[in-house]
Amino acid sequence: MTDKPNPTLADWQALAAKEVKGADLTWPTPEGIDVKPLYTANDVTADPGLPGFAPFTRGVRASMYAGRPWTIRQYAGFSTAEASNAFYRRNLAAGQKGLSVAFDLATHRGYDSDHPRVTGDVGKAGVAIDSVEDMKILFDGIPLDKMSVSMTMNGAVIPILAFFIVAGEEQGVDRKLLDGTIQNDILKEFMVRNTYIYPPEPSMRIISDIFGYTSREMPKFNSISISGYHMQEAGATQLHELAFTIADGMEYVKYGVASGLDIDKFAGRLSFFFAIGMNFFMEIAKLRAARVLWHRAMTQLGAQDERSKMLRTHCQTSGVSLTEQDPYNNVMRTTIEAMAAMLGGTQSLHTNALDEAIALPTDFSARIARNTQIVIQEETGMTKVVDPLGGSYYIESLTQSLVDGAWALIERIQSEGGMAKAVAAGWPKAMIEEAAAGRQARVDRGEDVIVGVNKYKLAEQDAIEILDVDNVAVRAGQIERIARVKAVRDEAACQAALNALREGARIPPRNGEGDQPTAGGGGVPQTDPLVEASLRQPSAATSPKRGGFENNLLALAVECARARATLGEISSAMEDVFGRYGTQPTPVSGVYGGAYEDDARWTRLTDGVEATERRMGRKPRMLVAKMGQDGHDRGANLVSSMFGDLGFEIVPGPLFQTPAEAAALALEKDVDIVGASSLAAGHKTLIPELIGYLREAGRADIKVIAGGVIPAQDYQALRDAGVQAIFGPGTNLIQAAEDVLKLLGHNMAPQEEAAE
Ligand code: MLC
Ligand code: 5AD
Repeated sequence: MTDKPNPTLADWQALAAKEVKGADLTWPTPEGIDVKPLYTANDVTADPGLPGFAPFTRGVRASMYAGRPWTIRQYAGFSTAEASNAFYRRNLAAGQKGLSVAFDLATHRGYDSDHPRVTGDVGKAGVAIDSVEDMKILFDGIPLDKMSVSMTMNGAVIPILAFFIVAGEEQGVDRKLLDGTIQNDILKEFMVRNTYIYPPEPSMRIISDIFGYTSREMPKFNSISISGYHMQEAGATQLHELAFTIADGMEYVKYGVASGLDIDKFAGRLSFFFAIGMNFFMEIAKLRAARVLWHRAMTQLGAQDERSKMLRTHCQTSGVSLTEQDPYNNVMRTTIEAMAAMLGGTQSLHTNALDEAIALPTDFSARIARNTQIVIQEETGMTKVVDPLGGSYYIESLTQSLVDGAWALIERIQSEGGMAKAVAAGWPKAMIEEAAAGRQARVDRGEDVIVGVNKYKLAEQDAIEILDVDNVAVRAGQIERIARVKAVRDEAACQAALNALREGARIPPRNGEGDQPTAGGGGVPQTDPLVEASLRQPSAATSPKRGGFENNLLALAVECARARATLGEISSAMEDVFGRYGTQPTPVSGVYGGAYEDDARWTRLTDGVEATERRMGRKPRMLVAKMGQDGHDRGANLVSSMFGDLGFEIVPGPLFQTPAEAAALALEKDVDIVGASSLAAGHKTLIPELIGYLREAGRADIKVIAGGVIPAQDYQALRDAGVQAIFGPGTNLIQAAEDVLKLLGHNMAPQEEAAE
């Protein structure tokens, strides 16, 4: 056969169709984009322009990594401030470039380590910080004017930022020189991450107050990290992650402006944070699309300064894409994701450790994770060319599809009154949960392949060494330090500072430099009238003024931090006025079951549930319990919706219960089984306590099962405590349901019979 001169697209189609015997090669992605097997110049509608110039499709810097690589910024924290400080120093010495602090869940939720609600959480998922004394130890020997520090804090953001400012001060660093980022992104907490403390309206005020303070006092500090990461982790498609994150950003800008701030005075210090999962090209396109969308959104909102419209972002490789099974595969997954982040043009990156699905990183796994980035930066030459994929037909076309799809969703959100309203209405969260249930069903059915989990499984797997934190010891040490801090402080000065903060919370702030009045309820454009009224309650106190700020919560909290008030005290001073927020989980229904229509294993299970129901005279009842301050509810929601679809009566337990509260709920609802979902390492403390309460009440017959991030090393201790089944990461829910039915005394029919 001779070379065909000038083949056309039709020629290619004919040839390809012959090769695959007419099969349809289109790939319908979860984003709703039909990816074709070939892209050509016909698919590219616009020139992406040049890097460093609006709308920044090809990157925010002209020289990008050729001039300076992205920041290797590994998220870490565990146990005490001393232990985390030592870990940071070792990592910096080995090539890490920026710090990123992970706090424990007690700290996130505004509780001191001595609070009775946090017995299982202290030092577990991050470092325990109770006062400025802990913060000073955390950064001991780390100059805060030279090292940029990210702090992932949203709930207790006011005391944490105040401790950081005062720790800098006491290191001799002017706050004008503090460099770093605070996450401060509450909307996604209400949607997916759940470490909120206060109701939505005062939470939004807190954010405006931080914008107001940092834009004047901390010009190098990024006042927010608007995060899509957690949405993807909760199951969102990349399109949803993109649209909801940009819409969140627009909402914060609107609140900032409504509180009296000039948009160009604070918008240049807003930053972003995205997850990078396994759909390589989609992730690259997502980061490019995000920059285009933010530029468009900020132009629409009236920003003039180019820096206000420039989307700078951190990325983290995806935690949910990693597996407990055959965990060394995680190194490859993370490498692929890291390459997508850099090809998409991130400013800063965290690469996950290979033991991610089981525990926090050890020195060994942290080294491999860090070196993944160092190898890309220093061995491959990939950084030498700016946006090397620019002009790729496929990448440019995908970028445009994501821009168009996300903008349509953003316009819907805007037309319905903005993201705060959408979050309150609940539909973004429902969309994410539906996508999560759909994905789980595809994995359980083997349609989406995960190597080592649903294909190419190992017959047997060696346990790997993991980090285990002794939370009982950490808590005892923290309680002692809190007592010392309280013993030596000037109590009257401390209480006066706390009172001033409490009073400041009652009165709307003035964040502008001029005298313009602010919107009621703390700079809120569209408010819930009830909350607005509560915030406007007249106060006997005169407006506290601190450092030129009127009623700015951060300015007031800095005074509290200097006076050695603890994190719990600062949080509860505001809680006295704002209240503490709680929500009831609402699992989706029908998605998981819908994916299994006409499936023999599903029918066998529903038959089993019906037989159990006949035997018991009512539907089998299961409490899905979330104990401790662990707000990761993806697993709990999935289990609730799947067992609900099977015909169980589900009692979806509220977040943040104590073991006593969960036991009381189990007794009140007279459940047959409690499924305790744990993703934040509190299981060894909380689940045995729960079983203790059930036994005390004479209900040892209620079966307790555990699921989530539970290392194999802990299985025996849990079994000894009375746990009847344990489901680790990557569990096939169909298999789990069979096991649960057996526990309830139903003998499953052999599979062949049921399958006919
Ligand atoms: C950069 N610079 C350049 C340059 N590249 N100058 C010239 N030429 C180039 N090519 C300059 C920048 O202008 C800047 O200075 C300085 O170098 C630093 O660069 P940067 O790009 O701003 O990087 P960085 O400081 O690392 O900031 C990145 C960021 C920031 C803007 C995205 O917000 C950040 O670090 N975020 C991290 C967030 C994070 O780690 N989150 C963890 C979440 S974990 P200047 O003067 O302009 O500032 C989590 C998990 C959980 O959330 O618990 O759920
Ligand atoms: N140290 C290191 N990584 C952590 N992660 C969460 N907590 C820590 C910690 N203390 C990572 C995991 C998780 C993501 C939210 O952040 O990758 O998926």
